Amino acid sequence: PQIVRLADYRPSDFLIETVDLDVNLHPTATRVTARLSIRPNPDGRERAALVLDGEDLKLVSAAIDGGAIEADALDVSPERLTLANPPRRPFELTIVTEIDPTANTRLMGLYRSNGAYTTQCEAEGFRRITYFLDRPDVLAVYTTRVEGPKDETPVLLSNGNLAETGEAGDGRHFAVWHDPHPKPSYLFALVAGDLGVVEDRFVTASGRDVALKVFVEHGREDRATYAMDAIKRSMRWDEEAFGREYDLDVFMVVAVSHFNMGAMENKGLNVFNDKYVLASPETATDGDYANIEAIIAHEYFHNWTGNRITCRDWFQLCLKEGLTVFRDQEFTSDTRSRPVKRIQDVRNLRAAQFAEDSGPLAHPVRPQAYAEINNFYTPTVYEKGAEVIRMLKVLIGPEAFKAGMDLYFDRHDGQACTIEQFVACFAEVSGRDLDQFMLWYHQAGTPSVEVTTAYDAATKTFTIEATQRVPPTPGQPTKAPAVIPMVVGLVGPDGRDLPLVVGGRKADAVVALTSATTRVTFEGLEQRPVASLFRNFSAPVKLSADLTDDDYLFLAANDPDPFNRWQAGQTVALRNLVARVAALRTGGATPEEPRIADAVGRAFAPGETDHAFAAQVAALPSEGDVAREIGDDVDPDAIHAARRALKGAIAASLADEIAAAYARLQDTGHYSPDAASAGRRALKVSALDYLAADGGAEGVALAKALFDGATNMTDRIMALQVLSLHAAPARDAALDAFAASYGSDPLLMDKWLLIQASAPLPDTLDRVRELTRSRYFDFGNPNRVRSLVGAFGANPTQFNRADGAGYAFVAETARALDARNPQVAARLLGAFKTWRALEPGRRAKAEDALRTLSRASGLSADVGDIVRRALG
Ligand code: B3K
Ligand code: ZN
Repeated sequence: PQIVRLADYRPSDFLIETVDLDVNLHPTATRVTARLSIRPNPDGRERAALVLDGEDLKLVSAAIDGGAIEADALDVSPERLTLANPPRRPFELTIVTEIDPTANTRLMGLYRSNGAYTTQCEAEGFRRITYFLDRPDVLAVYTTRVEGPKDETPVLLSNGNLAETGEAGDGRHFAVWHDPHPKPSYLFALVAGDLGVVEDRFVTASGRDVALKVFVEHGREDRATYAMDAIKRSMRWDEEAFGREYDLDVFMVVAVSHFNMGAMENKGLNVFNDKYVLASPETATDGDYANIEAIIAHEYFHNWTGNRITCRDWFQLCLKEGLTVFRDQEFTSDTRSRPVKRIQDVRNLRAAQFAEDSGPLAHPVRPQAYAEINNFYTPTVYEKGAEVIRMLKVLIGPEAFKAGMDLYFDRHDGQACTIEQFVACFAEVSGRDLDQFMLWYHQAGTPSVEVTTAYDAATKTFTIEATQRVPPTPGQPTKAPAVIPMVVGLVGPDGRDLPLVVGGRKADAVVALTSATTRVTFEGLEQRPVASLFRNFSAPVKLSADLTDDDYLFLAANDPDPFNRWQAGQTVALRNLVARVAALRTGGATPEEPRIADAVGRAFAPGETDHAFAAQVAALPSEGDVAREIGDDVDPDAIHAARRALKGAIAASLADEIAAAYARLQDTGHYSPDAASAGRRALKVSALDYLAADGGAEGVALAKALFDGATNMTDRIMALQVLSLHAAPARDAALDAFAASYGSDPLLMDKWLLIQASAPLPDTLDRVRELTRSRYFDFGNPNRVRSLVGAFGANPTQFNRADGAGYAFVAETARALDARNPQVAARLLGAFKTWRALEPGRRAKAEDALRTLSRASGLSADVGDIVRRALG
């Protein structure tokens, strides 16, 4: 495979200043005429050839300044167009290509989805439309003329502002769009089809009147109003929180049903997976509403972090993604509950990113090399990338952080930048040396921090000693200590924070761990305090501290920091679960810890009014959390059994309290997706989950009653999920009833597929195989594939069946899908990211499946890269 390295970066030898595109739509033979104004780059090499990227392209003609190019001056293949000796002055290159959008099953470049034309160009899809310098540091002003039949494509869209429309004869019409903001090719978009639209407007802080349009399939307009509302709230928030205004006359979102990922931030024309646009109380869950709000915000925020300031090369991907995730997390925190958002983000970070970071696919937030860039749109680049920015803010403080952001926007607007340029802005405004901080971008692996504490009654001092270690990862055997911001609190016996005093002076709560071992001694403490470490999860590390269960239970009840109040309860439960797994595997006595139930009981107490937070407290660590805590020789069945037993023990000891809470939390009035109402429903289903934990008739009957009587999709899906955990007849009846009601709505049937693929039951794999042949499944639609096969790959016990059949199924499915859609196929193989941590029997089976796949012929670059690294 060809490896691209950061160290090999050099500026483009040529620049493209303007792009005039004429796209003449046809289902199987679309003609693209590109007029490119090109000039040599003063920063490039002198006598360089002009090499344009292509993929699957058919050249019709090429001309320079309107004149034909001599045959021997031009070298063309589907993958490349080379001019060995182009003019050494500005010139115009006109290229005509022909492409087949219907045959495009990879969903990159121009393709059709339900009859509509759409594009996806990030990272390297523009080269599937025309030959181009398809790299993010070539910024051009685009004018796009789209022509198509009036009946099939009444709507013709591209980036920027609408400049002209008109008749093209023969039942065809056209629209010309002009985008005044220079942009890289990956932000180009075109959409054409027969679509419904919801319209609104927004007036920016400085008075620009912006037309807002959300395009959806006809008949779905009423499901687009929540997304529209989220757009307006995002626009206002970015003005208020970051001082960023929108910069075109129109902002458009299009929902399409075939999409390789969540959404795409094309300039002025965001294209979305319809799953993240469409919502109504009858069809969407609270989770769907929250995702729509967050993803609408994320793509909108890219307008500044990604589009106005873009990436110099794809190694800098976290420059736009980590930063934009950070921004959307802040938006949600301001809009909903900050502590609950933080807890959810950390749960996700641990589940996805810590898992990735601990296995063969680990890579730095800024990778140094790649074989296939599409495989680097990862939780490490996105979520750890956001954590790095959050740490920066903790380290330099909120004022310096804001000043640094302002400087970045100011200095780099219109440029394609690097991480170094970004971090330099913060070093400059804060006066801090951020060289060591850069290690967060260079070093892969989750640092572990071991903390020991000591109280000295004689001197009334409390010492915290923290030792950090960054584990080896592929290609990085040894690591240097990073700068880790550890936010600490000292909680006194009354549950309040004690003053932090070091060296006779009031000390900052942020302790920067800069060497292998860092020690800090706090003074003036009459009694031993309980240390609250890494408050609000101030760094993405694994903490192990010498605190006792008593300490953690105290923090779970008292810590003024809500994140650590939640974390403390999780830590005690996690310790107990690990001990239970060990006992199960060695036949030892079950370690009981009845005080876990006391902590969970607080979540269901009548006085508890923050239901969303309580639902987080009530939820035990996941099976994945336990697996990562154990680290190696992982037995997923033992983990499942241990967790089930703990849940059962809690349910038994709190039976009355939880039943009372369940009754109290019933929905009364009409559905609203707001955070408080959603929190109430989340706590309600958590109660139901405990009540049904033993799979007994009573609990199952409650779940069935909720399912039958549900007046919104959240309740219905949550009830179905609880039922699906148990092989009771009620489960199949409910699944059938659901299909009978919603069989014609693919997004709803995706939930139905996902629930079945996630069930921890021995017949799950057979069911999944059967479902791949059902009329609700379609290998050509990424949402279907992810809902069924992707969800199965995330099923802890059934993907990891001891007989290896789960591994073989996912590997074979990825292989079969590869020819059609390599990106989605490669994603499915993410299921193998922790295979090396398994117990020897399963590990051998997983390795077998990967080796068999690696021997298959004709694997795509996408799949080949993952398999090679997974086996690495
Ligand atoms: N930038 C896109 C992701 C593109 C993925 C290409 N394989 C969406 C986002 O992160 O906002
Ligand atoms: Zn993004």
